[in-house]
Amino acid sequence: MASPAELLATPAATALDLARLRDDFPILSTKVHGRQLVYLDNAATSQKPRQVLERMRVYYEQENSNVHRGVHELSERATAAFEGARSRVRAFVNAKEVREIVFTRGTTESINLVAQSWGHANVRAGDEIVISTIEHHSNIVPWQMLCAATGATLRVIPVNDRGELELDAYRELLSAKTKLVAIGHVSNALGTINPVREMIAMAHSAGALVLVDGAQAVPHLRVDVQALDADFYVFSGHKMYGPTGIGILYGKAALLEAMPPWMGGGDMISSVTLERSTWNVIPYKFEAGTPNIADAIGLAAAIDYLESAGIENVEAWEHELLAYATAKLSAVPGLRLVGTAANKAAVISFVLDSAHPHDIGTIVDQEGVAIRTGHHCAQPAMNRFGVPATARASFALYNTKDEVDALVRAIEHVVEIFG
Ligand code: C6P
Repeated sequence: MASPAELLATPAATALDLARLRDDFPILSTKVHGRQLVYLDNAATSQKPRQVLERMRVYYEQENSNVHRGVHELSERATAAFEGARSRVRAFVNAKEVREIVFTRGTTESINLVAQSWGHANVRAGDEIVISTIEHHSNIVPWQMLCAATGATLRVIPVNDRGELELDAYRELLSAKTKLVAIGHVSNALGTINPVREMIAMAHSAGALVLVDGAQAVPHLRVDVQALDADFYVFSGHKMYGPTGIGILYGKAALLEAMPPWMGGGDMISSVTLERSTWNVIPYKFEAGTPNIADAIGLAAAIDYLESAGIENVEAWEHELLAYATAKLSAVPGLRLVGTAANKAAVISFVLDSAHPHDIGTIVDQEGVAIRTGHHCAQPAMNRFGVPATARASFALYNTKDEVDALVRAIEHVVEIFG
């Protein structure tokens, strides 16, 4: 049987090859409302291949134990698999050292960890944090909370009508007051790929650190945290074919070492007396309590899967799907795309003159097509484009042009109903 890389490397991934690749994802053969499922809500969460499900089953059947605690064989197996998963993540994002990889529950927790720990230790009244108009709420609210607690100010990079960040305005925002820039690598609501490498260099010239929210980037693009020179880079496992409940905070070692712990408890200490405690080394200082062992191991299996497909192959195929979907949807009468950046990944957001996005979502669901409708936890982005919500289709490596056709047919049906 051909590997996922071979399947995807064939020109434009033929239907037959994709069908074989799709066999790795049992859920894709599910029927909904009596129709074949067409799953186009991958930005919310992707489906999981057998390889991930199988690895987690083996863990629970043969290795399950607590980590870093036991001297018995099972605990050693679990610890080896868990720490092996950390090494796998390190290689995946090309971090310099394995201790720069902190396991969290996901992107949201990773950002809150930085805001609470680094933020409270370093941000003072009069300082500024820079975000953009098109951030996910996870990359807005923790900074608002930090600013409210410290007296710092939140500054916002504007976005043009295509959904691209205005870099001249960004340059103007940066000053000696800027402590941190927190930006998404890829917008979940619009699909814009932001020029983060350039933006990081600009922030560093102004003396500011940069946190990159990579939740929507890691499933689609090759990410190299050293090449980007990101200070913090965060993402979730469940959007990249891994399980829910596991995510990553990458931080440069010197920054993590200087940061105080966030949560207290077991495993994050070096010693405890009733008077005082001292902290473990990084990354354990930030991993209080029993970690999410099985899901970390599942995430490593997901990385193996994605790497075996070849991220560059995935990127090329998803780009082709996006171009195909953009052309087809643009031809639907009364449909307006929201987010038309020159550089986009795997996400297509749109509104119809005649129907509210929630009606669109409900009707296409009846035809087996799963898309997301709403504000996508990006209300400021919706406000910027003057819409309360959009309908959003988002792609993964297993999607096909036939599925895009099914979406377009379902949308045409909505247009017929609403006139
Ligand atoms: N976006 C979407 O449908 P969590 O929930 O912690 O795994 O990820 C939060 C998050 C942070 N940043 C970006 C850019 C995201 O897209 C998300 C999750 C999902 O778009 C659920 S709202």
